[in-house]
Amino acid sequence: MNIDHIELREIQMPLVHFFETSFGRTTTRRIVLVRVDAGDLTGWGEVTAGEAPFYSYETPETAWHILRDFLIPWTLGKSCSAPGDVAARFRPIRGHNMAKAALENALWDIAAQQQNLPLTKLLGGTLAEIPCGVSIGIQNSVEELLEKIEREVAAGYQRIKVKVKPGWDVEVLEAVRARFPRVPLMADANSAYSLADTAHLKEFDRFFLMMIEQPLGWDDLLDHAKLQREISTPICLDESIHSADHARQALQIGAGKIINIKLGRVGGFTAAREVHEVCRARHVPVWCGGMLESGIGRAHNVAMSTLPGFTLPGDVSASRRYWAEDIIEPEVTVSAQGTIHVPQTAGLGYTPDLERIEKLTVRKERFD
Ligand code: OSB
Ligand code: MG
Repeated sequence: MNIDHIELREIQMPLVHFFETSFGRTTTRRIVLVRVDAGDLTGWGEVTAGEAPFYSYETPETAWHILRDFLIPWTLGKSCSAPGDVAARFRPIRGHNMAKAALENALWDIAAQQQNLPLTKLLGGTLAEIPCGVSIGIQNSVEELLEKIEREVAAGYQRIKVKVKPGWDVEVLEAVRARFPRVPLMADANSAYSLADTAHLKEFDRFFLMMIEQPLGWDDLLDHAKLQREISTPICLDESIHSADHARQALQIGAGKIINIKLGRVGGFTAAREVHEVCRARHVPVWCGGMLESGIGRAHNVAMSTLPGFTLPGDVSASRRYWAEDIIEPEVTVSAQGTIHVPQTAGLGYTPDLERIEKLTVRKERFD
């Protein structure tokens, strides 16, 4: 693969509805896109960092810096026979996985086009249709939350995830269960609790949740292992898992029973496939998480979700839940059965809308 040039762009996109987690509310996304041109092929990647360093320490600004000053110079003019080569080359850089993932994933897009394969096939995906869930943020009232759940269940989504935090948890789950006794339900705390809340978290057990996601520290494994011994709800790890080694260590000490794989958090498709392998070897289910991605990151998530270990519905849902107009053609749609049909054309399977991307761009920089 001969890379001719790379372009960074920041686009700004207002969400259709604010998204609130235990760490705050997002109304407009700032998204850094990476465009790679190699001969007559173009690949796209997306930085999934949040606007502020609350989910992780990365932001659009730190990613821009790491891409411009390190990852792009380490890629341009260097030989690269497969995307995994750059993953290996990036390893000496500590962390900054979302910056790494954006560039590496763009190269996967190009590699798939070069081999005339859909990205799903190049990755080793086996599903042609993926099961979808939704993540519903903290709302202004319980009634609004119940209305939202009603709408998503009616749309066919296969599981509902609600965000929780101290003060928006047991009573809310109680109300959800009263109205939807059988809906597959889970809660995501985004690190809002500590071990001192163990007795409180035990109360979640009576709601028969599929799992509770990341109840404790964003960088913790040990306390999660301790908590898992006290509660019957399975713990799913999100923020704490940045590599296959973390996944292996977490499972070894019993820090959780399920892992949420996010491409950005682990550093791209190469690492995500490694995490998937670690889990599959141990019969631990995984699912694909989301970071309020535009269509480009969403398309990558769709392809990732086709690997055989992704046995639980993920947070990969329809474009229109987030955007009035997405930046890909066609946008991601979900069937009445709550599935996404995985495109089988070469590469990403969705075409970036260059005109729309240009209109949303607030800065760009090109590297030759
Ligand atoms: O913890 O999974 C999370 C969004 C932003 C940051 C963290 C998380 C989320 C979500 C939304 O839950 C997933 C999505 O719908 O894209
Ligand atoms: Mg999460």
